[in-house]
Amino acid sequence: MSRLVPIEKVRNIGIIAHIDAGKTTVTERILFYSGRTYKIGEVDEGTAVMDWMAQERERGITITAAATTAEWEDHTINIVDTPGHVDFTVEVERSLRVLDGGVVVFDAVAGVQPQSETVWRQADRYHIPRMCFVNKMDRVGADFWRTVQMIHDRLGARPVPVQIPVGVEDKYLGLIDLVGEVVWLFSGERDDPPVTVPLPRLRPHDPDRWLKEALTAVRLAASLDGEGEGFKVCESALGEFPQRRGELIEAVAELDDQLLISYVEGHPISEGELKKAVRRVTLANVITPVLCGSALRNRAVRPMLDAVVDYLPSPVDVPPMRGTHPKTGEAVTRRASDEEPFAALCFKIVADPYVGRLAYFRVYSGKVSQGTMVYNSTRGERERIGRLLRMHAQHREDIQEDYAGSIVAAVGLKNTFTGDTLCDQSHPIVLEAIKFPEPVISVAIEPRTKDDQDRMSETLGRLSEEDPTFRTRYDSETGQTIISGMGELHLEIIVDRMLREYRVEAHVGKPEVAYRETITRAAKVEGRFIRQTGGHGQYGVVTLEVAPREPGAGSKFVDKIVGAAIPREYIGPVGQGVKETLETGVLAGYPVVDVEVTLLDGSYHPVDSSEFAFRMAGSMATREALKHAKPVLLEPIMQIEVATPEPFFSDVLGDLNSRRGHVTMVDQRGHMRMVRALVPLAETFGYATDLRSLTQGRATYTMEFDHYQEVPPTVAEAIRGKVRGFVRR
Ligand SMILES: Nc1nc2c(ncn2[C@@H]2O[C@H](COP(=O)(O)OP(=O)(O)OP(=O)(O)O)[C@@H](O)[C@H]2O)c(=O)[nH]1
Ligand SMILES: [Mg+2]
Repeated sequence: MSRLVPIEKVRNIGIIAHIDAGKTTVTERILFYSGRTYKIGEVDEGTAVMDWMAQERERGITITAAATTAEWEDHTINIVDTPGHVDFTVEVERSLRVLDGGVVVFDAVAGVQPQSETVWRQADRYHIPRMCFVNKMDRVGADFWRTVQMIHDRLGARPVPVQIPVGVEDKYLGLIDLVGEVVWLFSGERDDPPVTVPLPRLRPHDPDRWLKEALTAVRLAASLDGEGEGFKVCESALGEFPQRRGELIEAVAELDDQLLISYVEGHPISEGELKKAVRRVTLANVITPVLCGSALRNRAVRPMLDAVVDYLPSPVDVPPMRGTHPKTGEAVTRRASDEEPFAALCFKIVADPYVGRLAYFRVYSGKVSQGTMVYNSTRGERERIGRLLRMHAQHREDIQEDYAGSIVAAVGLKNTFTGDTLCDQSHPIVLEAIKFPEPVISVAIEPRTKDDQDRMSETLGRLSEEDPTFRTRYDSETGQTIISGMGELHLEIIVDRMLREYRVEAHVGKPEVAYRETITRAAKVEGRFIRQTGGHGQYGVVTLEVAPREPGAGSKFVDKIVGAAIPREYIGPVGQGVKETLETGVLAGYPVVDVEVTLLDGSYHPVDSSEFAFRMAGSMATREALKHAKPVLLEPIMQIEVATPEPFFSDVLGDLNSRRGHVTMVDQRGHMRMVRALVPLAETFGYATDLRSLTQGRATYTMEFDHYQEVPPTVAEAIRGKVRGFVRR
């Protein structure tokens, strides 16, 4: 067997944006217009194919990224629809890690919203070429050019419109393609094909005549009444067209030498030539083409698919995948070709109720067939691929084989986890894993009955295997199970899934902040674990130094023992003791982060020393050193953006201040006042309800994790008191 679609005709794209921008609505249209579905799914009616989970349909939001495939103009487009809510940011992160291009969706009224900024930076980190789709052009207050300006100002990008809208709000009719010089008009009925009108050649020396001819062509093709509203809207868009096309050519020529030559020589620039140039600068990530439309009104999704094919990369347009040899550590690369040895990255594990454990992976090179053995180079184990499946949201299609550049799921991999590399054992490679943020919020949960007790830990284990930002642990001091995640909604969904998918009922405590501890200066101590009892004694002595590291740098154990002060076999156990101690800090028992622990010296006893003794010595020394190193508590600080009508503005501001908030921006957008503030997570619980009552439900807000910061001393004292009281109980 060989591949049906050549690799140059494959596109792997992610749809990313702020919550509610219309990603799922766009994706549902793509599925319909490419012939994958025969009915359009609607988020508002709970019928979206991509939002298949019960929790997604009830709430009208996407929670888990869903993959599907569409055929368009002899190309295969693999699409991943991602969630916008920050609590599910893990889905965006892992999707971007394995995709080649992105479509960033904006709400034409709200413009660039905070989460769009976040996903934009995520895409920057992975160097993903992308285009912008300014959606919701039909909404009151929509403004294409304001959104373009915001993309420039807020995202520091170079947005270049390749389409301009025809009309706006209830008179939004379609667009003019600046590259192809074609007008697209849509009736808005889902089955009506658009009217496309090729424009006459521009006549720079006789613009009036050009406009007249263009208008006649549009009027005839779309059967417009020459006096009617529709005609006037087209007239105004066409009036703008020559200048906007000129601006597009200038912007691209400035960055593309090939186009620059034609431009300075004054040749008329052909569609083919301009399209190629736009593609080159988009792939090089120096500009971002901007499109417009209204997904809900079925307008402009088809030309967007054309643009995906024309401007976004195929797997061969992105640099070869880099990795390392698992044994030698040498750099190894894999080109996107079926002829290269097999290499793939697992980016998602899902417990599917019908087929069992599903591992999603992106094939970077080579081929993979069902029923064959592959090598998990991250874990050094061989695994058998049972079935190989192409996924369409939750529907599966069995396939025999798959090739470089594709995204597939396999059944049968037992010991492969998110971030693992799968490859050909005779050509091993380890690809860079995916980095996930740490949870910031936790709650205690208690099973309702004995029966629930037994199934709860297994269920939690499964859920945390699916979601690397969800953690679970047992607190032996309080006898409670603590689950942690990215936000209140995240944990609420987990508990709901536990009940519905696994029938485990649990009582859930109040959300708690996942504090951390760190130190602010260095300290050196000696830890002695010496016991002399009857027969065999215990002996381990170490000298350690602890020192603060940069915020976010993580913790590290360094061995600086010279000579044989401690035999080598005891160094590992010391490290072990250090690591265990860092898990519960000395202030209030929270994990200790960003410290370097250096083992400097020690002594041993030829008979009494043991691994255990050195582990204990390492642990005692670390605990003592932390106490002397001015430990502090750290708390997560959230960025909140509120959009409120003017009359409530001062109340909103006052309320943010009372929450230990630090206002970083105030702004006006349309009729709304915008406020941005940094607020400690601990002060944000219940904010949704408070904001609603403060503003009669007319303000909206978004919140996301920003950074960890030292807790002010008075607050820290209260937290420590609470924790101590809790433990004593
Ligand atoms: N007026 C208008 N509304 C739209 C348009 N596109 C989407 N919507 C509405 O916007 C809301 C959100 O749409 P979704 O497609 O769920 O947005 P999303 O980006 O997938 O949201 P999350 O997945 O939760 O981040 C729904 O009520 C849609 O009907 C549009 O073009 N015009
Ligand atoms: Mg969605």
